[in-house]
Amino acid sequence: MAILADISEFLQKGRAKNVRALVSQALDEGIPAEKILEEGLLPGMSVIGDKFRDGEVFVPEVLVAARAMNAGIEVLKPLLAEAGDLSKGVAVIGTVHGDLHDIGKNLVRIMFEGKGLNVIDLGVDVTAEQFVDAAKEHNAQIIACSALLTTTMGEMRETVEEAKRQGIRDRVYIMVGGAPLTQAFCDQIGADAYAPDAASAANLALAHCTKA
Ligand code: B1M
Repeated sequence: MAILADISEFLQKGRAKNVRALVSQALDEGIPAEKILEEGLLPGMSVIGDKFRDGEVFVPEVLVAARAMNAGIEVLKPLLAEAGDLSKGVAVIGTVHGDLHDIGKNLVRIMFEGKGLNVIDLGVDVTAEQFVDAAKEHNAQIIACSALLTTTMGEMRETVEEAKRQGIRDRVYIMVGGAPLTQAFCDQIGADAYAPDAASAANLALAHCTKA
């Protein structure tokens, strides 16, 4: 679909206004929000990621592309998170200490809310202690940690260990995700669940909160 390719192109150029307008237009044309996300916004960001890796673009270009991505997500948000009742469970979410990437984490939050979970979003650069303190304060069933850097993945192990130290490990479901994460890493650090994308993370979170 040409409009989805255009969304990807404008995102890569960091043109937030165009992305916002085209995402609205795509919705008006009846294209589902999930399709716009998965076939327009995410591929655009993926191209930028590859160019960044290969030294073809630099941090400023990536930043403006990220802003354009967020502008598109803002338009889709009400459709991705339709559930009004947020009483199915409580989840504390954040990007781990040392890591400032928040686009994926924000998508996970939106999908969790779409499943009726009340999400306490701690933002980025969140320490193990902050995750565990917030889980205790809000009586959360879930701690959801996102990491995009291989150098910050280890912070997730800290969170598992901190939950043990503070005596809440048996009552909190620790979920991990982000581009460099794998199921094997999740198992290795003793977390409870890994999800490769925001939608499957939300399914796992809801299944955990609603199980007998
Ligand atoms: Co950064 N960056 N970045 N960056 N950046 C990556 C991650 C990188 C892979 C780029 C590359 O080299 N190809 C690379 C990491 C390499 C590595 O670790 N081995 C990298 C680097 C090196 C850096 C800096 C160090 C660059 C520098 O300063 N020299 C720096 C670090 C800053 C820091 O964090 N301390 C940096 C900075 C930035 C920007 C600020 C410019 C910007 C972030 C803006 C923002 O987030 N507000 C940025 C961006 C945008 C990227 C790329 C291009 C895109 C990331 C993204 O938003 N993807 C990225 C390249 C890439 O990933 N291809 C890159 C879209 C997003 C929807 O995907 O977050 O993976 P993602 O989320 C997915 C899934 O992973 C999953 O759900 C989402 C999809 O449904 N998911 C979860 C995420 N969290 C989950 C949690 C779950 C479950 C699923 O359960 C709890």
